[in-house]
Amino acid sequence: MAIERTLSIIKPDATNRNLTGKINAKFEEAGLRIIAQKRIKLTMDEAGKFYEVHKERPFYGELCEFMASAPVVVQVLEGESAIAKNREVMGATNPADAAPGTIRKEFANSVGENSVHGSDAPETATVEIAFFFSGLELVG
Ligand code: RTP
Ligand code: MG
Repeated sequence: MAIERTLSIIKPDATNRNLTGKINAKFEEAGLRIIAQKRIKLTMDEAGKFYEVHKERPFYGELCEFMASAPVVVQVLEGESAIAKNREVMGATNPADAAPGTIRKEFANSVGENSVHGSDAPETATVEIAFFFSGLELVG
């Protein structure tokens, strides 16, 4: 087991409903430390770049519009197996399939407006953290 870092985003549906604190509490209760955090409003261009891997998927346009529709909170979470642990706390992509107690089960509106993003592997975590943060901003 190793200490990892992962990129998390609290999405517009959650910032709109003032859920940042409740979601952060879930991370902290699971032993994840928030070692960097900022609230930003993505442009369509930035959202498009961040989600470039999904470019060919039918929901890409809708996803980018949603991510640029209101502020998001981008953050770096650190902890033991942080990437997998974060995805466990987030729950399944579709809230209808998410386990009880997970963020998406408790807060998500739908498969699209599902409250949080989390990196899915060490390689994507490195790229996604660098997309939003400089090394100086990560205070472990
Ligand atoms: P994320 O990347 O946001 O952490 O979510 P994920 O790994 O659980 O899901 P992924 O397959 O990577 O999809 C990225 C995001 O696209 C939206 N989505 N919409 N309408 C749809 O069928 C659909 N499918 C995915 C969701 O916001 C999902 O989190
Ligand atoms: Mg994903």
